[in-house]
Amino acid sequence: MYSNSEILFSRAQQSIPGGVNSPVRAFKSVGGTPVFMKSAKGAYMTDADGKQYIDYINSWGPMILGHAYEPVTKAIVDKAAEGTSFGAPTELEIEMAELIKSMAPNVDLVRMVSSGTEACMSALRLARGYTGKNKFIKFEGCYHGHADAFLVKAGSGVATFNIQTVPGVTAGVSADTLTCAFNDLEALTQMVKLNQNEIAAIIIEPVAGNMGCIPPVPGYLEGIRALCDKEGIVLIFDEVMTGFRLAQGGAQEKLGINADLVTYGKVIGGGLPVGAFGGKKEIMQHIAPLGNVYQAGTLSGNPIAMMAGYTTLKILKDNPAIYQELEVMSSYLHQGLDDVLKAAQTPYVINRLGSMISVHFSEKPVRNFADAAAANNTLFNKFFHFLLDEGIYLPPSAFETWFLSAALVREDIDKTIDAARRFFSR
Ligand code: KE4
Repeated sequence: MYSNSEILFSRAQQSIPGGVNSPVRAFKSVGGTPVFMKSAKGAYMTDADGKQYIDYINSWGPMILGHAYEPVTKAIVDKAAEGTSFGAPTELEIEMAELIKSMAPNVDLVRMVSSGTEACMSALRLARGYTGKNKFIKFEGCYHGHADAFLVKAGSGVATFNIQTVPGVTAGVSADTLTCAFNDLEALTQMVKLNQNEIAAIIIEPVAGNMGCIPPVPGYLEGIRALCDKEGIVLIFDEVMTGFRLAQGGAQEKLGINADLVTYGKVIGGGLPVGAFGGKKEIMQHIAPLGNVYQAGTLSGNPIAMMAGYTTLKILKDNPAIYQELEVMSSYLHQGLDDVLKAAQTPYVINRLGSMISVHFSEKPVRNFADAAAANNTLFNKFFHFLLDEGIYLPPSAFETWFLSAALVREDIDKTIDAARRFFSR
């Protein structure tokens, strides 16, 4: 007897490459059939067979308030009745930009786009246009979307599928992409010295989330900030995951460090396609039509997407207690897993910052991609499937971060910890 997900997956593969519209959904590294979801509410998703899961992916970050959050869905429905896309400026886009500026530090001007990829590729083009330089540095295991220049030693699905060089990304494009290990300031300093006056930007996930969750070691980001100031390099914080999640002001606020440009996605759209990039006016004013760095999008600032994002951000801004609640739940999960894994006497590391957390079955600290790749990820895959069978939905890869939503309650966390305990005592 086949499950509905198995039937749907077989049918999907007839019309969609790999049966999915984004590779990380395909369960390729953990094995098995991807679960086809039918609906979601609060902290729970229901699959095509009617099975319910406690959700620790939350659409890979966006659903910070939980699924189908009433005020957000109502705002979307009401706005849709007024028209879905005009291709002309609207007041709501101004309100969205003003709200972002009131929450995120250090943003004078912000441009809306429709994905994190668009935000990151636009920020890189802007940094290159502003400095007149071509090279940029990214970090091994960090993922900034699928624009060609970023698909060099990238994280997320590129790491999950161990794709060393992505076909179609030309040598010409990747020649200007320099890479360094995350959390290694000395290596970065050397890289900058070897490419003196040729580097337009350093782009970094201030808290890495695409090789599991890897926070910066103390002093690391401060060192990068100082290096960029000294060398005239544009520092881009890719806050697609951390933005509006770690704090209202994201990692800039949480870690107390200002970038020159910041990119956003995920939470900013409240579950609809929204990305954004912003920063100091001195740089942002080079973006067309103000300047000549061209960037555009038919659905940029789309009214429905703006309404979903605006409503979500407004709720986060007006209810700062949500961040405390997320911290309480996340540390409760952290502590519970720590107790279970310690008792299980299996090597492990739990990395966490705020409501971003990951478990690595590693004998040593996980501070960069090589550490994450060296962990016992076969054991992770078994752990993933055991919890999935128990109705607990983790990201289907050891190279991803778990995201908590404000809809989770202690009972959900207790169920998760209990399932982990049973996995290690089976
Ligand atoms: P999107 O183009 O997928 O909206 O954003 C790209 C992106 C940029 N920067 C960071 C730090 C990101 O994490 C992402 C996207 N993250 C992945 C999950 N690791 C999205 C899931 C997917 O690819 O389907």
